[in-house]
Amino acid sequence: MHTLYSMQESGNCYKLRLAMAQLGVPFRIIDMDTRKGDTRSEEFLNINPNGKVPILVLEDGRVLSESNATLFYLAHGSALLPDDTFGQADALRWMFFEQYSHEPYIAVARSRLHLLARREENKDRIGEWHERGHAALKVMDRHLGERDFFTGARYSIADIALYAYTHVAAEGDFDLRPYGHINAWLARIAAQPGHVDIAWRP
Ligand SMILES: N[C@@H](CCC(=O)N[C@@H](CS)C(=O)NCC(=O)O)C(=O)O
Repeated sequence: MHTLYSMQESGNCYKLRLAMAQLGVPFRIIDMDTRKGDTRSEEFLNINPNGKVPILVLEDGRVLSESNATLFYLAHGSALLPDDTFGQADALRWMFFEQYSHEPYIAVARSRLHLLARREENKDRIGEWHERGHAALKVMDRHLGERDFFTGARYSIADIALYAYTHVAAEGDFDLRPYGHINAWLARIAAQPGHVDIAWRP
């Protein structure tokens, strides 16, 4: 069985719990709390020198880090990954978009304002998080105006990657009400067979 080093509130970790739930992949969880320094222990740095979760230790002992690379691995050969090379590259481009243009603002605002409750010490950064986060949301809303899912007609790992932090963006003070296409897409994702919420664990 695979082992997931995971922090329950983390959207990056949720991506893998959601994908494995939907794929029917059995796994066990080792809970980590970055606030308590769990990701900085020597024991954990031996597993991931980058000191971040999620980490998936495969049944055979190989280790995967980076949530979106791990999603790609898990989805291989399943309906969550487009069949053709173009479709797979299209999924990857949205997953790179998530890591470069979305997560650094939307996830970081949620982490600092909600999970860590450090509003005062971050007050000079909130404007930039919101400006750049809304720019990412506008790109998403425009794209979803013409298709049901990020890579077209079929739900894929690109949707999982972008759902993880978009659906909790309000916790970073993002108002999603202006984004009609995103709201319809969030509802479609939550209605997918086998969907589990961020609190779910095996
Ligand atoms: N690009 C990484 C980001 C992982 C990441 O930032 N993980 C956070 C939790 S969401 C973490 O472990 N932070 C602990 C730390 O930086 O010490 C991924 O997608 O897996």
